[in-house]
This record gives sequence, C-alpha cells and structure tokens, in this order.
Amino acid sequence: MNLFATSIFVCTTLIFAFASTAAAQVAPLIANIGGRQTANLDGEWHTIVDPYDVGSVSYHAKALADNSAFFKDHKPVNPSELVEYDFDRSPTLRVPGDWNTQRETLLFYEGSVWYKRSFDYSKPANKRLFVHFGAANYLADVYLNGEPLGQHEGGFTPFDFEITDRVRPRDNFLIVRVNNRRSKEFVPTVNTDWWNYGGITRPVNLVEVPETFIQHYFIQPGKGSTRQIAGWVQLNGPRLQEKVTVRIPEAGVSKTVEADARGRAEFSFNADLTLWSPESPKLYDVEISSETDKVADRIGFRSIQTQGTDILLNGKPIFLRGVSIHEEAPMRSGRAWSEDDARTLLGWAKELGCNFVRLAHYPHSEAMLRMADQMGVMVWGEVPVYWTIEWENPATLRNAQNQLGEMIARDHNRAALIIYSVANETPIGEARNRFLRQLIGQAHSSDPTRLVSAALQNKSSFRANHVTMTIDDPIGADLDVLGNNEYIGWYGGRPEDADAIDWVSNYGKPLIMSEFGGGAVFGRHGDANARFTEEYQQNLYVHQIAMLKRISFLRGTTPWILMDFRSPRRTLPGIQDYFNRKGLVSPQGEKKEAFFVLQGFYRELNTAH
Ligand code: GCB
Repeated sequence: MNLFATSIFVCTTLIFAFASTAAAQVAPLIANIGGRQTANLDGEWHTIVDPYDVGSVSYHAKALADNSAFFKDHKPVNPSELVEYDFDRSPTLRVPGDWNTQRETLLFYEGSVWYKRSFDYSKPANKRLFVHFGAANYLADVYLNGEPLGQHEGGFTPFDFEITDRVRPRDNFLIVRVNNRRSKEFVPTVNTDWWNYGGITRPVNLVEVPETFIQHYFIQPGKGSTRQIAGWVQLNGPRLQEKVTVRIPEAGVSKTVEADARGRAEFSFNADLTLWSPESPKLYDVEISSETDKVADRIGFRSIQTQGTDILLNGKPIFLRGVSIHEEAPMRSGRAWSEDDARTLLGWAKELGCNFVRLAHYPHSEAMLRMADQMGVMVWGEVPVYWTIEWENPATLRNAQNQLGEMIARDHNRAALIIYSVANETPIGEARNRFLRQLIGQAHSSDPTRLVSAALQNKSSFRANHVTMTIDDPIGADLDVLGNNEYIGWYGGRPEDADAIDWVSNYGKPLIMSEFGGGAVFGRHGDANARFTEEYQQNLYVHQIAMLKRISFLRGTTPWILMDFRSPRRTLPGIQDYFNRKGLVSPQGEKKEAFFVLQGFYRELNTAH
C-alpha cells in the first residue's frame, strides 16, 4: 500500500491508468474492526469539490507536490502569499455518507471531492495504529499530515493504511481525495443501472493494535460438515511464532495451536454446536487470542452444499425465498450504510417471507452482513463485474480479483453468507469466460466452504407456440449454483407469455432465478395492461410465479427488487424521475400490490418446505 509515491499524481488520465494497476493491496487488511480498540472518525469533514483536479494536477498536467497540492493543507504564512484553497473555510459533508444526496448541487456530480478531518491521538509506544475505511467510491487517495499513505480502488470494499510512524499526539490532519468518475477499464465499468454515489460512504476508524496482532482469521465448519470446525489465524508483526487460542466458551471449546514462521496458525476441532439457520440464527461468542492480542467476534456455524439440483443447509434441502436488494437507504434515499438501514431493509424482506437476500450488485456494508447473521437471513454476496467490462485487460482482472478478495476477507466468518456471485449479465465470449473462471477459481480456493454462482442470461428457442429457455452458458459448468435473470413480460412480450415457457438446463445443478420483475409507481393504479401501474406489476408476478413453479430444478428466487432505487438511466418524467421503479416497496416503504403476491408464494413455500 505504501508503494505509491507522489509521482502517481500526474494527471487524471494517468491517475486512472495507475489506479487499474494498483489494485493489489500491500497493507494488511484488518478483519473485524468492531472487535478491536478503535477511535471513530465519523462526523462532519471539511470538503472541497474539485471537478478539474486542481488540487492534484497543475495547469500543464504535472503532479502537484508543492503547497498548492490540497493534501498539504497549507495556510498562507503572510497576507501576500497566494493560496487558493482552504479546507477550514469550506463546507462540510457527513461521513459516512454519499455526497450526492447531501448537497443538491452534487446530485449528478462525478469527479473529485477532497475531505479533511483533524484529530489528536496519544498512541502508546508499543502499539501500532491503522486508519481503516469501510468504503469510499471509487478511487481514494489518502494522506496524513501532508504525506501520501496510498490509494485504494473499488467503491465497496474496506481498506486500511498503517500510520504507526506518522501519527502525532496533536493536530493530525487526514485528507482523502475521493473520485467517482467512471472509466471503461474500471469494475464496474461506465455503464450501470444504479446511482454512482460518491464519497466516503462507510465508517472511518483508527484501529490500535499490539505490535504483533491478530490481523485476520477464518473460523467456519469444514466443507459439508456440521461438527468439524476448521480455519486459520493470521498474525502480523515482529513475533510471528506465537501460540494462538480459539475459544467458544458456551460450547466448552478451547483450542491452542502454534503459528508458523509466516504467522499462520491452522486448526481444526470437533464441537457440538447449535447450528445457525434462518429459523434459529444462533451466534456464539468466539474469542481469538494470541500471546499479545485478543479479538472477540460473534459467529454462527452451519453447513451449505449442493447435491444434484438441491441446496442443502445443515444437510437438509432448502428453497431460497429471496429478494434482490440495492444498498439504497430506506426512507431517505442515498447510499445505505447503518445498522438501522440494514434492520429496515432486512425487516421488509422478512415480512415478505424471505429467508434469503441477494445483495446486488457489489459488496454491501459489513453492518448488513452482521444484521443478516442476527436476523437469520441467508445472503448472496456479489462483486460489481456487471454487464460489460474489459475482459481482455489484465489490470481490470486484477482489480476484480482484488475486490473479490476484499469481500471474502471481510465476510467469510458470517454464517448468513452462503453464496459468492462473481458476475451479473455478462455477455458470453471466450475472454469473458476466461475472466470469470479466474474469479470462480479464486472464490473456491480462498473459501472452499461456500457456493459460487453468477447471474447469467438464458437463451430461448421456439417450438410452435411454445418457448423453451435453455440455461447453457458455458460458465454454468464452473458454478455450484446457476443464477439466471429474465424479464419476460417487461423487456419482452407480455406477462402472460410466461404461461407457455419451459425451462431446461444443460447442467444438473440448482437454479436461482436471480432476477425477474417490472416497474410500478406506488399508488399508480389502472388496467393490468398499463405499464407502471401496480396492477401490471402484480399481474406480472402472478404469471411469473406460475411459471417458476414448473421449473423442477429451481431452488431459489430473488426477484428484482425490494425497494425502488435511484438510477441515472431512468428518466421518464412523473414516473421514474431517475428511479428504477421495479421495487416491491416504494422508497418510503409503502408496499405495492405485487409485494403481497410474492408474500403469498413464499408463505406457500414455507409451509411446503
Ligand atoms: C437487470 C440488471 C439490473 C437492472 C435490471 C433492470 O437485468 O441486472 O441491474 O437494474 O435489470 O431493472 O433493468
């Protein structure tokens, strides 16, 4: 992470070119910030909106390193000195939070915003200190006390920088340039159907740890097992060969192993645990300690596997009664991030009868995953490999791999998380297949205990009045669970067309219908033929559900989508007004008619399974 010198700040184009090659993280990503000693830096930060990047690039496109560079936070030493920026007299924005919904003039803004926050910190001599960001969209260049710490690429995953040798007892100033300008080599690329919320969108913390500390750990049942718990602990620091203990006091478990020369301690033990499930989301207090550090977590234990076309939770076949969710804040709009947001969204999903949610189309906040653990809702986690990205670009692949790695590292101890999804509606082709196979392989090898999927798109063939949809994307062979998006009755044909459609698959694997749906404005009523009425959407769900019931290998559904969400692609005045209206509830939580149709289906399924 400390690779990045000031020379990288040359010009916008170069910044982007560099960004895509800089994906690999060198600083250790610290897991479970909530279980550590932290000082929270959330609140109002002074901000400078910088559409032309004058804070980092000169008029001749040279990187700024003198006092005109905003990260220096230079103050004029006498009245004649020209300094054309001033954080302390600039307005503030709330962190965490997107900038778009905090200031009217920033609603459509895509570019750089500089953030500044001052703090004091008395660090004990034998401790290390990190600054940790839950997420910033999309590029974040971070500076402390006028010096660069590094850059992070990717809008939805955590990152941190060590500041042990740079922090001082008083008057530290942390400056972050966040840039959300889209670029074709990025992940996601320039084209998405969601709002490009910019900003420091998740909490910022200072994390204090001992010199040798527990950086990371993985504690989950071994693949397909419910009794054998296996995993590893990774230490970081000068004394790596320490003894490491994993304790689950309530289950009477205490296992001590020794870390090797790389600081890695692997363990395995049998335990008699009450298993986690949506009906009984049991979490245990787990304590991970080394000779110098201790971290507390709450972890659930369950097994997840497939058998033919079945998905087995704790050895029993289940149907995933789900819904797709964007990380869009309920009741207020903007990027969701808090525990309250998570509770509201997952609460609506539970009311619908869900035991599963698809967190589309990028990693949602850690708060959401932890709330799903507590509330008993299984999760599909996804990386923003969406529609078209640069399949042939090795830097784009490294970036996608990095984002997938950061998501897995953050979430792999959450019982709720059962499926990693590596892509959404990507066009079939050799380069794309190669790209996705790398991600699928990575997910399988970094976490063999979970299932891997992707939202694919089917092909159809006509026989007289009958349509057969065939799931034959070659990537299906590499996945554990097939995902498929279809919009019968919305982007093509009529809702009734679903009555004559059959589904076949070339793979004997479980299928999740990962998207279907149509738009409706809450309170807009009319004929079932009239677009954007609740009746149209309701009718579409009725015909969809009848079709879905006929798919013998269907094991889950995550219709599109729980709540209306902002999208720049949705311009229809008076109806869309820059919102995708396929929600089952409005942004204010008002339930549309289709909500109750789906709820009825899920009640039926719940009694059947
Ligand atoms: C899709 C995409 C999703 C869109 C949705 C729509 O297939 O996966 O991101 O928002 O369709 O509403 O068109």
